[in-house]
Amino acid sequence: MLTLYIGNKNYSSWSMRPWVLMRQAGIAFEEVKLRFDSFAPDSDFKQRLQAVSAAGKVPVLVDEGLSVWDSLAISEYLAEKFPEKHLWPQQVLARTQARCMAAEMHSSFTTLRSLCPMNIEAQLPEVGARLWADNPGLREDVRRLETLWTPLLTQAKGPMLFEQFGIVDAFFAPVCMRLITYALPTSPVVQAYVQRVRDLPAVQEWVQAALAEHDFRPFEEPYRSQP
Ligand SMILES: N[C@@H](CCC(=O)N[C@@H](CS)C(=O)NCC(=O)O)C(=O)O
Repeated sequence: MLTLYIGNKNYSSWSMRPWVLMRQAGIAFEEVKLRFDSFAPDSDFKQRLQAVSAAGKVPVLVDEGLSVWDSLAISEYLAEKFPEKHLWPQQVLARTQARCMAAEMHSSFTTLRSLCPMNIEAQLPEVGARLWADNPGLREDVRRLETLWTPLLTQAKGPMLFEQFGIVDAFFAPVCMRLITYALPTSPVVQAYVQRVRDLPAVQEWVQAALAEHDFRPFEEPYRSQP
């Protein structure tokens, strides 16, 4: 049985990716949730992770003693282990494009990620409007998302970026949550995609669990002093 170590569902954008990927693709797994804490070396979070990953970060996927400790590597491992699930597009050009997009999501969008941390239960449209007005880098990151997504969405023969759900949609799911929480302005085509991602059964399940956590972690909350 696969075991996925994750963090708080309200906050852990990296954890959300493989969890949504596996759940939406129908890959069975057990979940181990590690509550976010100080992340100090002697913290409960780090101590419990130590047994499976020296990197000390979530997500970690454990399969028969093998630890995979990065969300992109986890996705690649799953794509190899479950080829019948077609987690990447089947056609080579589309697959390469999807890989580029997932890699870009993994390594870039730093302004969007740092200014607008994932916080599923929060509704922060005023914060989003202020950040949007004050930060050209944020506007540039969202413009880049639009540039990546729009041609695919306007030509799409299915609801997701490469027609059917796959790794690339799972990778962008936390960004969709950020666009919703901070009400960042996007085109109608992009808004419709964000809503389709939000409506995926696996995303709905993750969001319901995030809303049920009621676990306010002040260090993850640059914009709120209470829930
Ligand atoms: N590149 C990693 C990043 C993972 C990551 O930064 N996870 C955060 C939680 S969302 C974490 O575990 N932070 C603990 C720490 O910084 O000590 C991945 O994609 O899995």
